[in-house]
Amino acid sequence: MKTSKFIFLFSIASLGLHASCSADEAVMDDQDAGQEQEAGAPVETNRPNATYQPAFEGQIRIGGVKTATPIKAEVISSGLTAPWGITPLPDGRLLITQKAGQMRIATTSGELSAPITGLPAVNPARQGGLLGLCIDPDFSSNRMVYWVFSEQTASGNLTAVAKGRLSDNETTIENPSIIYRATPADNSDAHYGGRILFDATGNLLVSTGERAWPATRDLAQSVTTGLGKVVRITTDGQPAPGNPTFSTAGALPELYSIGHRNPQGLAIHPTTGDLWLSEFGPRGGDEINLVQAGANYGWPVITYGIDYNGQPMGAAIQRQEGLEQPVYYWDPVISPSGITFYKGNRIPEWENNLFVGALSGTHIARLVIDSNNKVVGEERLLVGENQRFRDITQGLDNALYAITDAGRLYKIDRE
Ligand SMILES: [Ca+2]
Repeated sequence: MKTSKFIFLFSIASLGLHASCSADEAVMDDQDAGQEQEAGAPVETNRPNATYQPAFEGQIRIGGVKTATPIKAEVISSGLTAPWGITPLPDGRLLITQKAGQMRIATTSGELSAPITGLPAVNPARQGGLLGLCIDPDFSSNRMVYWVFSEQTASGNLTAVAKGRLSDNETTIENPSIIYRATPADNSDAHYGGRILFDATGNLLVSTGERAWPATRDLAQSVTTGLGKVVRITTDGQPAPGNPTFSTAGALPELYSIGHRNPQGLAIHPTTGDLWLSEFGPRGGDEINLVQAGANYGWPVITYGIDYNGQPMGAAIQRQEGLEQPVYYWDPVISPSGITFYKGNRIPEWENNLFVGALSGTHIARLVIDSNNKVVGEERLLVGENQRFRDITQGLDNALYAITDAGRLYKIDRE
């Protein structure tokens, strides 16, 4: 039986220009709401940690926007245990990872399966565990699942990728095998990255972290290591054909982009097909990046924000030739984890918007992105729920589904 359920509205009609609209009018007008919206004051009002100038206008604290369509957010389950990744199955149910090392299946009304076992052991200490997941494009015939986890090895912990078949009775993962390891291992139990998705060519994109220590941090810039990267691999874990070439001797052929800190969000833009990524930055430097093959996203050479010990990061520079700027950044941080684009027909004003689960921010950020790949509006959803939003995905019913560290599964849809 489902756990207790509650429903609330987080937006009835937008403020400002829409102040006179009734909810009914907002529903009738929602086809045009995206074009009509004008950004107001930024949603962030707290003092930044650093006074750096952004590289371009609108890179931080863009104007706030409000969803005009009446929205309903429901807690459809509170029975998950530290969920980390969520993805829809072909029948519309949702496959979810739990940090301690199991998967669960949830129906869209919130009924949960028993934990699915049989996965290789994870090291769930601190930021590690069973992390992101995706299913095979041919799941309906092969039932293959791919996931990221923190593996404890003799030389330390590392970010690993595995695959296996979901058994017909949905109780276990059959024939699991570890297909990729981001090396070197390290004793750190932080900054694993951990998202995975299929690209349009049928290969896997995986985000890895730089393991957090000053000693490993610099390896985000090293093309001979798998730390602080996006890697692109086949379903057998081999470097995917067509990967970019990094000219340094010994460069790993699986690398797709470099210079990331702790990227916990990956999503493909519904119309452009571009890869977007969220990453945790230092204090005042959380980023959204548009990832180009072969590009360097700068960490730790350039960054906004300061070190968590209060000192400047490195040479305290924010831009350098050859290093990419984030599309958007937050200071103070919101701790952006899983991300997804909305491409459904239920809430037309959300079309192609990016939704970002925020941990320390305890909200879902909605970013309106224009055709030049610039953020032109920001909204905070589910503020006041006091939940750390770990991942978000779009269901086959075109609702959004989000999971929180406290074990909640939210369904977010129009009223
Ligand atoms: Ca960066």
